[in-house]
Amino acid sequence: MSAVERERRLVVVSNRVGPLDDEGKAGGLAVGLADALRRRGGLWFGWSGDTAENAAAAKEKTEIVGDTALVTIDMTEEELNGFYLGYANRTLWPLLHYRLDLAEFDRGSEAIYRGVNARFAERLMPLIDADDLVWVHDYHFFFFGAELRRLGFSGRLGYFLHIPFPPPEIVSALPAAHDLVSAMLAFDVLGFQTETDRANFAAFVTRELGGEAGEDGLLTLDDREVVARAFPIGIDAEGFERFALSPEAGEHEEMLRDIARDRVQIVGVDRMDYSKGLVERLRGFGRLLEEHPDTHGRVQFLQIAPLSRAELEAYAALRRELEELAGHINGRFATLDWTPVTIMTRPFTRRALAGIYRGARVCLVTPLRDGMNLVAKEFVAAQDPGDPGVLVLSRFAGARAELGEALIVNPHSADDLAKALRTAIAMEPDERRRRHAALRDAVFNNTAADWCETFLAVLEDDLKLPA
Ligand code: ADQ
Repeated sequence: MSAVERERRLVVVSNRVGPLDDEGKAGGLAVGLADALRRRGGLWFGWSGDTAENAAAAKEKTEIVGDTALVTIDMTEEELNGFYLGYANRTLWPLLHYRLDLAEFDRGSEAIYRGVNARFAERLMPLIDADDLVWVHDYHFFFFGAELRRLGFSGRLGYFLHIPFPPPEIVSALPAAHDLVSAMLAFDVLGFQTETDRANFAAFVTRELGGEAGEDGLLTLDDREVVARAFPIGIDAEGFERFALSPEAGEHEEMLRDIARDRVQIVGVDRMDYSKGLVERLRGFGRLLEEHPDTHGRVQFLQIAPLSRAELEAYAALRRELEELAGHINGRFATLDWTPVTIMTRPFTRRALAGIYRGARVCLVTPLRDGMNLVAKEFVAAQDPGDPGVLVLSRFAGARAELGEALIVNPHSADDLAKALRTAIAMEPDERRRRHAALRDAVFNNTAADWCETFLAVLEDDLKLPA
């Protein structure tokens, strides 16, 4: 009997679902997945973003777009607090970003987190069958694969972690670390952003759990075999470049150049999150002004930082600190016709954002830790290759592995940041073009669609469905 290649249905599980068009604010993740779902048809399953008073009142919604069903379910208030605002964002997010100092360990929220993984898996189970390719995303759903297996799912199960996976010494601080990593082995393929993340995960499996590492990312523990590899995520580079050339982008580019006049415009674009190194970045900019009076009146810094998880104290505290520091820098250095720092918390459309990137001479992407960082890639895609801006990139962003031609900095060092800014401001057009050409190749050669297809090819393995 000949095996005929028939594409399996793709089932995506992620905390937030959609959008399926390319206008969404979610960036590369949604774009890459939406692309694959539009092509293959499938199911996208996750949280509705709404809460219900109790489990009985929680609703399930289905929206059909083309060949794709978007299925979402509500969470209870208790689940929102224990799962999303609790274990996911007070424990796992800081821990996996190497911030043990901020991680809270609470058994109550851990139980709710596991409960949500179990309940969501139970709701998905009747909607899928063994021929489907199920692809689960991110730190909200570490136990999801194990739950589906418990319910009897025997098909192919993949997982992609969008954020870093730190070394075993850090992960071990999590009381549930062994359970959590063992549960991840229920998947067939585990994807990480970088080789470092993959190696850290493999180190946990071998050193802490007693598993074995083989060829091509194979990890074995008892009777389980899992393939763990790095699949660096990309952006829809051509689509983003088109955005940068749209009339809306053009208006924003013009506006930015108008307010900059003959000054060097520096931008940063990040969710307001402590992992993004915003305070350290501002200190670096402050250091530049302090030590180089010739830059006064000649540079200005626009930080776009939409509010994120504002209910959590660590995020509220960050906002206060950032605004205080910006006020301090402006108070000290501003003149009647020059305000060195502006912070904006409002969201922008993707076209507007593309225009802002294109209008900037320097982009600061200086997270203390970041799984990948799509802003770095978007900035590169949005530049005019004839007169491109300069990317200053943290050595601790996953994107650093592919974007080595950026100016690489240690985001903790104000001196290093100030020095990189000096270099960026003074960089000659030839060097800007040379660096940008290399960065552009990297961004256009590994797009969101490539990421998605590479992962799915490994997940699909050579298992074709019989005719
Ligand atoms: P994030 O931590 O959200 O993503 P990032 O990769 O930079 O970080 O993506 C942010 C996205 O939001 C970008 O597409 C950006 O354009 C968009 N955005 C930011 N500010 C905006 C604004 N004001 N208006 C509109 N859009 C805005 C997580 C991980 C990353 C990883 C991604 C994808 O933390 O490390 O790169 O997932 O895997």
